[in-house]
Amino acid sequence: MRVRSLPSLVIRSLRRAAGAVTAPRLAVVLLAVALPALFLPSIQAAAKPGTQLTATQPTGTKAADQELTWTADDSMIAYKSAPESATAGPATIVFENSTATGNTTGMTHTLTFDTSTPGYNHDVSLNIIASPFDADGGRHVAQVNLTPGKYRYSCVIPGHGQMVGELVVTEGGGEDTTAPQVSAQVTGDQDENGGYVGAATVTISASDTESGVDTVEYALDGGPYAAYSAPVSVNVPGAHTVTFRATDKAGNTSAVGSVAFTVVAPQEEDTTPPQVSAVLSGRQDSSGTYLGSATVTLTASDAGSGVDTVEYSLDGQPFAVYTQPLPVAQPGAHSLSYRATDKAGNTSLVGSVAFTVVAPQEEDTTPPQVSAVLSGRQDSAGNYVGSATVLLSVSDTQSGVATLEYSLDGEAYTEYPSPVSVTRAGAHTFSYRATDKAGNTSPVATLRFTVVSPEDDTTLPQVSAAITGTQDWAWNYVGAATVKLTASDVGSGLDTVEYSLDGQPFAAYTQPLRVDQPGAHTLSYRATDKAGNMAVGTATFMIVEPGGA
Ligand SMILES: [Cu+2]
Repeated sequence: MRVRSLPSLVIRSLRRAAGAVTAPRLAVVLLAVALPALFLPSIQAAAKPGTQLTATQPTGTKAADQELTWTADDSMIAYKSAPESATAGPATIVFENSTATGNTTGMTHTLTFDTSTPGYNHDVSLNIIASPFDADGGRHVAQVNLTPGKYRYSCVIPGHGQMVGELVVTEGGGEDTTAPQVSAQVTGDQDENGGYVGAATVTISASDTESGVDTVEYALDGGPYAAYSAPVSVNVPGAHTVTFRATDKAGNTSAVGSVAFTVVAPQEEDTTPPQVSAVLSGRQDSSGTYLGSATVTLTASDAGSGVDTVEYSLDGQPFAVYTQPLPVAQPGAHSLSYRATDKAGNTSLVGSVAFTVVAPQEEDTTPPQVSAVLSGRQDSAGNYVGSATVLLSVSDTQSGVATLEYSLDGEAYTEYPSPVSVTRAGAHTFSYRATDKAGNTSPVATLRFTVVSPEDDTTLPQVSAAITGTQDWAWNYVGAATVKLTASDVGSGLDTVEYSLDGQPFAAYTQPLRVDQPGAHTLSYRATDKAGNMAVGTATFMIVEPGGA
C-alpha cells in the first residue's frame, strides 16, 4: 500500500498542529484522514493513487504547450488555486497538494474531472489523488487533450464536496463568435399540390466549426422551443411552420430559421374516373373546316388518386398514350376518340370529336381591288352642283375583304358603309382604301372634285324647238304643225319651260303643241334654271290649207 499507515499520518498531523489542536479540530482532522482511507480503495480499484486516468489521451503525445496548475492546502472547501480557462488542445495538468502549497496537515485531495453531470464536457477522465507525503511529494503531472466547452472538476474526498469548479475551454485559434449553421429539411410523400400526405418529417441539421454545436431547438406552429434530438414528425392536417435555431458551446445562437409546409389527410379510396375533354384549335373557314391542320388538345383531371394516363385513338387506330397536343394535317374527315385512367385504375368513358381538314390555301398576298364612281349633276365647268356622291366598289378573290375605308378632305379614315354624299361647297379630296383578311391593304386612291352651291350657277339653260308636220315644196306645213320644246340645264337645273304663240302670254310648256291655224306663226319660248338664268328662243313657221296653192 502506498497510503501510509493511518497512525503515522495522524501523529504527523498532530505534531504539525503543535499542540494547538482543539478537540473539534482533532475530530475534523481525524475524519479528513480516516475517511479517505476507507474511500480510496474504491476509487483506486482502477488506478493507484498518484496516477491519472484519461479516456481520450493517447500515450506518447507531444508535450503540451499549456500548463494548467491546481494547488490545494488545508482547506476542505476550496482549492488554493485553480485555472479558470484554457484553450482547446493538449494541456499539461499539474496538481500540487504539498507542504509547499500550504498543506500542513497531510490532508489528501483529488483533482477529479466530472464525466457525468449534464452540461459539461465528459471527454477527459482525470482523477489525480495527491497527498503531501505520497511518493511524489504531492505534486502530480498529467497530459490531457481539452476540447472546447466547459469541464467540471472537484475533489472527491468525502466531506470535500465544496471543492468544485469549472474550467472553460475555448477554441485554440481564438474566441468563437460565429453562430452555428442550421437548416431544416421537410420530407414525406407529397401530393400534386406539394401537401404532405399523412405526415411530414422535419429534419434539422446544425454545424459549428469552432466551439461546436451545443444545442438545437425547434418550435412547432409558434409553440415553445424544445430541444431537438431526432427528426420531428407532424401528422395533423393543416398548414404548419417549424422554426429552429442552434447554439454553440461559446454561446452563439443562430438566427431563427423556418420551414412551412402543409399536411393533408390521406385520401379516401378513389372510385371515380377522371374527367377528360378535347379542344380543337386551328384556322377555320366559315363552315368550320380546318384549313391546313387541326390540333387536338386533351385535358384530364382527377380529384382522387390523380390522372395516370390519357390515351387517344385517331380514325379507329389503336389507343396510344397522349403526351402533347396532336396536330392532324391529313386532309379529310377525322374522328378522334380519347379516354383517361386514374392511378386507382378507374377509366373514363370514351369521348370523341369529329372534324374536317382541307389542304391549306395559297397565301393571299394580293390586296383588294377598289374602284370609285362619282356621280351628281355637273355644270359646264365640271363642278358638282349641290352635291356629289361617291360610290365605292371592292372585291378580293382570296381571303376576302376585311375593311373598306375612306377619308374626306384629310380627316381620319372611317369605315365606308354606303355611298357618301358630299354637299359642302368647295374643292374636296376623297381618299379610299381596302384591306383583305390576310392583311393586304390596297394603295390609297384619291378623287378630287368641286361642289358648288346651286346659287353659283351662271350658266344658261339649253332650250330648243323642233317643228314637225307634213311640208310642201316651199317648206310650209300642210294642215298643222307640232312644236316640241327640249330644255336642259347642267347647273342648278331647270325651273320652268314656257312658250308664247303669236304674242300671247307665256304659258308653261307641258307637252308638244299642235298648231293648225293657217298662216304665219311665231313661237317664242324660254327656259329658266333654278339659279334664275333664262335662255330664250324664237321659231317661225307657215301653215297652209291642204290642197291650197
Ligand atoms: Cu480535498
